[in-house]
Formats: sequence, C-alpha cells, structure tokens
Amino acid sequence: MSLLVTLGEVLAVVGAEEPGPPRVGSGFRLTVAGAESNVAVGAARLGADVAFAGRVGDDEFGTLARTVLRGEGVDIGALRTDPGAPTGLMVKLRRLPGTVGVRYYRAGSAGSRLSPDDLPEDLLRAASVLHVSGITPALSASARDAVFSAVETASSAGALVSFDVNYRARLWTPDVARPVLSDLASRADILFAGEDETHVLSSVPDVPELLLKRGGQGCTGRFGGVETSRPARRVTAVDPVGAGDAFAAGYLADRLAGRPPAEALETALTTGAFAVTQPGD
Ligand code: KDG
Repeated sequence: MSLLVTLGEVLAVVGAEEPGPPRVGSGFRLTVAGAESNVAVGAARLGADVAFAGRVGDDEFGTLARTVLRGEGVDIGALRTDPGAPTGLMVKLRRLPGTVGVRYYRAGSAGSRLSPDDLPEDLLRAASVLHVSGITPALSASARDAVFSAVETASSAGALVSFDVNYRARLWTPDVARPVLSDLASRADILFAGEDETHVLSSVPDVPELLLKRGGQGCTGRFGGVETSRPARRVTAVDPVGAGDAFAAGYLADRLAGRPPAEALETALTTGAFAVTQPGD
C-alpha cells in the first residue's frame, strides 16, 4: 500500500471558547494540533496509510498527542518521548468575534528538539510521499537538519516530496526564512503555497505539481505546466486555522490512491472548506 510519511511537532492546543481577552474562569477547549500531524490525521481519515515522526515530552500532553494520533490510525512508531523537555503548547485566543490569534509556548519544547537521529530511515525509504512543512525548519537548527535529511533520504529512495510553505511570522522573519523555504520548495514534487506566502520564496519554482491557494477565492493548480483555477466551496468560516492542512491531506490522500492531480484538487478544496467550518485545527 502507498505510504505517506510526515514529521514535525505535534502540540497541545488550548483554544478560547468565547471571544474577548482571557479572564479568570474563561473557558478553553483542549485539542491536539501541529501542521504535519494535522495532515497525518486528515490523510489517515481519508484512508491513507500514514506514519508520523517527531518528539513529545514525557508528560500528560505528550500522552494525549500519542493517544489522539494512534486513535486516528496514524503509525507513531517514530514518535519519540523526550524526557528532557515538555510537549509544546499553542494557545488560540479570540480577541474579537470572528478572529483567531495564536500564541506559541514551544521554545525549547520536545518537538523542537527533533534531530536527524530521530528519522525512521526504513519508513522514509518505503514512503511513496514524504510531506514536510516550513514550520519544522523554523523550530531549531536540529529540526531544520532533520527536515533536509528526511527529504534527501526519501527522494533518493524514489518518494515524492510534498512541501507546504506554511510560513509562520511568529517563528521567524521573511529574510531568515526565505533561503530555507526556497531551498525546500525547489526540492518539492508537490508544492503547496498560499498566495500571501510567495514573498517568502525567492521565486515560485517550476515543480511538477503546484497548488497556489487563494483562500476564499479557491486555488490555482499547475500540473505538468498546465494551469487550472478552481473556486472555493462556499461555507461559513468559524476557524480558518488548519484549512491548509486539511487541503494538503485531501490532495495527498487522493494522489496516494492513484487519482490524478485535477481530481485531487477538487477533494482538497472540499476538505479545506470543511475544516474552516469547525473550531480546532
Ligand atoms: O496549520 C495549522 C497549524 O498552524 C497549527 O495546527 C499549529 O503547527 C502549528 C503551528 O506551528 O502553527
């Protein structure tokens, strides 16, 4: 069966239930997220065979992340427990109705200590697709090395490399990010980028499968040099965070199942739209 391998930081998330600044007694909802683990869960729900590599702390949030991923059918044999650091945390605040702001408590977290030694070489060599994102290389030098090493191993064994730019301004500046993200984008076979992210690439490379996302306007796909633009599904947006991951999951699950890029794009538009109708990533 076709295997999707992905790696990154899985985080505990507490999201404000009500709009407004946090107050004593405010309600927060606990979930688990992280761009690459979101993709893993989404693709597994759509029937793909998926493995996730990373690190969590030896704590309750690490146990929660393991339980969620395992329960979603993701292979977590390569998710290490790091006793030396806590599981990362993300807080989602809703300062105003209809807005979602993110704060990270992840500096020095277990997930940020991912290193090339953590990589599951056998899985990377067996993968049909390796999916990475621009978040993990922003976490630390060792995490960045792990991403490049995984790309090298998987692509030299014949896997397709899928890369989602996922620029996060709270993690690094465009000038620091640009050479790293541009290098990864140029190595991709499948490239996901938001049109508001192209400024963090030195140029948009001519990859075999390009998905240029335009939010509520839809997506332009360029497959083997042929361009096609498709509108977004009409939905009521509740929480936009995670839409890109659901989009990538839909696209990759279809490609792994042997469907052509144009068909996978339709699935991606649907899964991306569904994700924004629900709170949580
Ligand atoms: O794409 C959604 C992710 O941004 C979220 O789940 C958390 O990985 C995350 C991040 O670093 O922002």
